[in-house]
Order: sequence, then C-alpha cells, then structure tokens
Amino acid sequence: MFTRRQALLGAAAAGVMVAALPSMASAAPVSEAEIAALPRQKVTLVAPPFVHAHEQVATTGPKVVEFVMTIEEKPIVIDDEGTVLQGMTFDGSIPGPMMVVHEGDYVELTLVNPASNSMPHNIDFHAATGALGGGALTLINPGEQVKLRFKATRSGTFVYHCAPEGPMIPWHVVSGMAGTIMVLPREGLKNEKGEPVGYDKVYYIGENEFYIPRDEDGNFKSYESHGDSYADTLEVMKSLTPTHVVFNGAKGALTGENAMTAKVGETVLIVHSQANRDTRPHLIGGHGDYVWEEGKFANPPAKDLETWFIRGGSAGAALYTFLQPGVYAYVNHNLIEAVELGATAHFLVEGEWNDDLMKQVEAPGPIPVN
Ligand SMILES: [Cu+2]
Repeated sequence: MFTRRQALLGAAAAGVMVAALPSMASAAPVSEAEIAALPRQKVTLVAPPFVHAHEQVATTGPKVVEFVMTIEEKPIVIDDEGTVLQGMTFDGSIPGPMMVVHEGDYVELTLVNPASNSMPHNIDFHAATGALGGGALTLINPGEQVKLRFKATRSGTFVYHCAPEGPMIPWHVVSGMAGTIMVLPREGLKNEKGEPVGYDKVYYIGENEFYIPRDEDGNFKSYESHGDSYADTLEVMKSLTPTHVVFNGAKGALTGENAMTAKVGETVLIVHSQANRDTRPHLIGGHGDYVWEEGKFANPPAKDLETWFIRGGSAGAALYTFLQPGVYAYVNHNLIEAVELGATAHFLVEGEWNDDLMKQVEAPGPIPVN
C-alpha cells in the first residue's frame, strides 16, 4: 500500500534533488562537541494565548533551548452547548504552547506520550530542516518519549503539528495537535527600513476548525473514545465544512472575561496560526501597523493592513500599537466563521479616548423635521 507518508517522503526526496544550490540557511556544520559546549536554557512552556518570558534581542550567543511537551488525549468542551471534541493536544492546550528562540539557537524538545494515551504521535516542525520536520524521528507510542534537536536556521513564526501517518495526519491536526514556534532574529524585529521594532506584549492565537459529527436529528454526537469517533469524524472532515472555527480551542476561549488585555500606547505582537486551513485575521477598529503575513522576519513587514492572510499550514505575526481604549473584536473576517462558528477574540484596552481620532459629533436622535 502506498501510504500518505511514503508520498510525503517521495516529495521530500524530490525536494532534495532540486535543492542543490547553497542557501543562506546552509553553513558549515557545527560539531557535536561544539554544540555540547553551548550554554543551555530550560524553558517552561505556558498555555496560549500567553507566551513564556523571552528576550526580544539576544544578549548572548547561540544556545540550546530545552523544552518538554507532554501529549494529552482528552475530551474537550468546545462551545456553550457542551459539544465535546475528542481532543488531542500538545501539553494539554489547543493550540499547543508557543516556543520562542533566536535564529541560530538549537531547539531540544523532549516529547512525552504517556501510557494513558491510546495512539502514536510525533511532531513536524515547519521551522526544522530534514526528516519530515522531525516527524520521521519522533514517532512515539503510548508509554514512550523521544528527544529531538534541531537548529533554528530561519527566523519567523512557524507551525508545528502532529503528522503520524495517512488519514491520522489531518485527524490529529484538526483534533488540536498544532502549535507555533517563533524564531526571532538575534537582533530582534525590524521594520521595512531596517529600524528596530519591539513589543510590550505578545499573544499567541491558534485558530482551529473542528468537524463534529451529528446524529439523525442534527445534534452533535459525543463518543466514548477517540477510536469510536474516528470514522464519523473522518466523514465530516472530507466534507471540508467545519462545524466550529475557533480561537484557542473553544468558542469564547478569548472573549469576555477571557479577553486579552492591553493599554493605550502599548505595542502588541499578535501571532496567529492555522495549521490546516486559510484564514484572514482582522482587528475591528484597529490595524496591523506591521504585518509579517507569512510570518518570516527576513522579509520586510507590510504596513497599515486592515486584514491579513494566514495560509493554512503557517503562522503570521502582526504588530499593533493600540491608540484607543475599549473592547476590540479580533476576528477571522469570514464573518460567518467569526460570528456563527466561533472565530472571535476580544482585546480589552484601557486608556484615554482620543477625540481627534474619533468622536461622536452628534448622538443618535430623531431626524429633524423642517
Ligand atoms: Cu498525534
């Protein structure tokens, strides 16, 4: 049987054939002894939309950054009606936590698949080079763990996701197994003129679409286990019509009391990933001052965007300085997906209103009769 995995390997081999020209990312290999001599840093990951503390401008040379992620298969409630997803997660959250390193650092991930899980899993880092992004070296059964090291040779925001085999690949991804790594340039972010730009806060928004099967009456079905849900879920997946499109794993995960916060004058970096499907983030009443739509910091950012495009299988980054207080909705500007399917988040921004930028000159009232 010719599997999807073999097809992916075939495509990878073809890529090797045409990639004979040296690129910026290729350099003389560093010896194992030299890598062993590098400083090491252990980072504890935090659940999105938050991001672990990190330097924007690297104050030291390259290092080995150690992360641990534990895979958790678990049912997750994804809306107010109590609809249950047979979720699969990196470290318990959808999306998986965001990792931050600098270009030239080594990422050393210990991936743990506890015996309480039921399936093999792995991780494909779009930021990594070779072996299916590490997917071919990290496939682990329940009760196993693996340690992968890769060099972060390209700066930018990159998706990582589980990619076991065949139809398991999209199933695991749309069950929640995706996240992002941000590889910052050592000198930090730059605008289109090459001038340094920074952020006061960073939020990571992972968008996911879910495909929950329905019963004959149109109600969402629940299942005893991942295995029980598989066949029905695959049928809904093949319709390419999601039942939910959400930020951070559930409808309302980032609205109301869970709103992200900022102050007028603060610059916020918003990293947005979608591992499987295109999306188009928009901050209602705000803008993207600088947007790396494709998420790759070696390219100059676009300026003053109203809406930006995140290709399925990628993560982008938008930098914005809030200028007015209030509640901002941050949406997927397919407004059906935003309002009906769940792809809405909120920013709650405190500060002084600026009448110069906007003022209600006359309150709503009856149309005058002359
Ligand atoms: Cu998986």
